[in-house]
Amino acid sequence: MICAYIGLGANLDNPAGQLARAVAAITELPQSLIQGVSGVYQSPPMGPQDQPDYLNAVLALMTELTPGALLGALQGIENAQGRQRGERWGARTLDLDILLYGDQVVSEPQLQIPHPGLRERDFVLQPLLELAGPKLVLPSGEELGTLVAGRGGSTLERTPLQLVHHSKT
Ligand code: ROI
Repeated sequence: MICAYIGLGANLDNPAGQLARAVAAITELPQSLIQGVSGVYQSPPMGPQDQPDYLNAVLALMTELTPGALLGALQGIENAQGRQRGERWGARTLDLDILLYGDQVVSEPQLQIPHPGLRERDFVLQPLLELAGPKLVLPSGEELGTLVAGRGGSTLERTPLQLVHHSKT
């Protein structure tokens, strides 16, 4: 079993509902158990500004799926929730990113772990910090708390929303 951290983002078609459905779908993944889900954060879009604000969250998943199998499963969920691949960095109903997969490093054309945007995206770092705590060690050997402390204050707003996850029966 490996602990993977997955980033969730949405800014179209009822983003809060998209995130809730995604958590429900991830609950159904084989050989996997959700360990925890962060709060939901709202932030202005990074990239083109002519799109709505995003809601973001991070979840921790204990899984026996390989990184490639997990990626395929997450893309299946994105597609099931109407993800249209259009403009780079355009609006989306649902984005699911593998942020970390244990302490493994993956560098393939279709899959890079840690996620290449991890270090500069407050909308990822903030919920990850909430969920995993400052002592989480990245594959680089750095602690998450050190990385976050090295950045300026963040403008991220934590919403009152809470994504519930139910244990599998
Ligand atoms: N901006 C924010 N705030 N949150 C995201 O999840 C997000 N995802 C993206 C791009 C378009 C880069 N911008 C984002 O993929």
